[in-house]
Amino acid sequence: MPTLCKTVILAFTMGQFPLTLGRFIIQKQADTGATRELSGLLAQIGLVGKLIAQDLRRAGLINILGTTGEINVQGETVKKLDEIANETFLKAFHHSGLVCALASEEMEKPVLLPENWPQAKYMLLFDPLDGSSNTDCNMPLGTIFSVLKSEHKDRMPTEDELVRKGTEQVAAGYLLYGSSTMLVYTVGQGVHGFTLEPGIGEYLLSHEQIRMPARGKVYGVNEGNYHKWTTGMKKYVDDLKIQDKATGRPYSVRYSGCLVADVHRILLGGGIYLYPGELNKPEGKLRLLYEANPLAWVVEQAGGRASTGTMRILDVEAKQLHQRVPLIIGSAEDVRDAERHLQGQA
Ligand code: AFP
Repeated sequence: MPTLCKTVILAFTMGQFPLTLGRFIIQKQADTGATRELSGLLAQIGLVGKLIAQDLRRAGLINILGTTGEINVQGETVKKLDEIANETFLKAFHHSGLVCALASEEMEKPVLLPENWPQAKYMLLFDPLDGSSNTDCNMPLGTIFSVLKSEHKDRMPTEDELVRKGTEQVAAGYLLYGSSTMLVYTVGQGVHGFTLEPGIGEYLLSHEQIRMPARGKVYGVNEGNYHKWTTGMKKYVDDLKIQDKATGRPYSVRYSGCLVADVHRILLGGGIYLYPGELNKPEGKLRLLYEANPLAWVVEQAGGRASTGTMRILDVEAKQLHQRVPLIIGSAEDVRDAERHLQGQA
């Protein structure tokens, strides 16, 4: 019997009820001022995670691997699982009464949901399936989400009102589809992780109040892009390989092709992930509103740091929905070292 099932049974026999996501959110609701709608929204994201995890577990058996033949707004080939994950979000939130707008990496324009308004004042931005290059080879994948609150009580939000600074998020987090399915989120009162117990279909609290080490021993970056990097970036990564007892170098490379998996690793164990601007693409690859901002808030809430290399991610003025941004994220001391190199000060 899986260990987690034993944990659940042990909890019951010890007279404790296992702390489910729903129960934890309600308990924390009082502390954080999170509303019932926000609690319901997070629980619905948990349901989406279960449905996506189920699709991923069976993908090789029901012909949903491979591509759709389409190109998305990002100019990227769409995997069948990208589309399925996106559809799962739409079905879960249409007529849910939970959100009045949805914006996705997979959709050029947001979807406004007047049927949910005015009851629903929240707006959900998401990358439904992060790490798409991993879909066909059974490697880790993720979902990233960011929640904003509509400023207007007297009307539906406009599309522009989804384009906001990261400091305006009211909730953020990710789902990680790895050896287990996890949901990690923050509403500004720390970062908490839940592991899906498939035997009972509930997310159980497994990582309460996650805190990042100030410095790690791993770095995640696509070194295949080395020739495209600035001098400062090249020097930073070169220095990571040089013996240095004070900083525990050389670091080890840990790069999975899935931002969520790489950030989760460094959230728990310390280290740094970098997707920097390049000489001919200074804006980098990752998207600000539904990748960098939510992960930056989670990491900051755990004591880490998230930067473009020159400024705090959460302070970046968003200008358009699918805006890209360089992302340097992880342990505070590691990110500061990288910033010094990227700013030509090291
Ligand atoms: P995809 O979802 O298009 O595979 O992109 C994944 C991602 O946004 C992030 O999860 C990875 O860390 C990064 O891109 C991988 O990009 P490279 O393949 O250029 O290294």
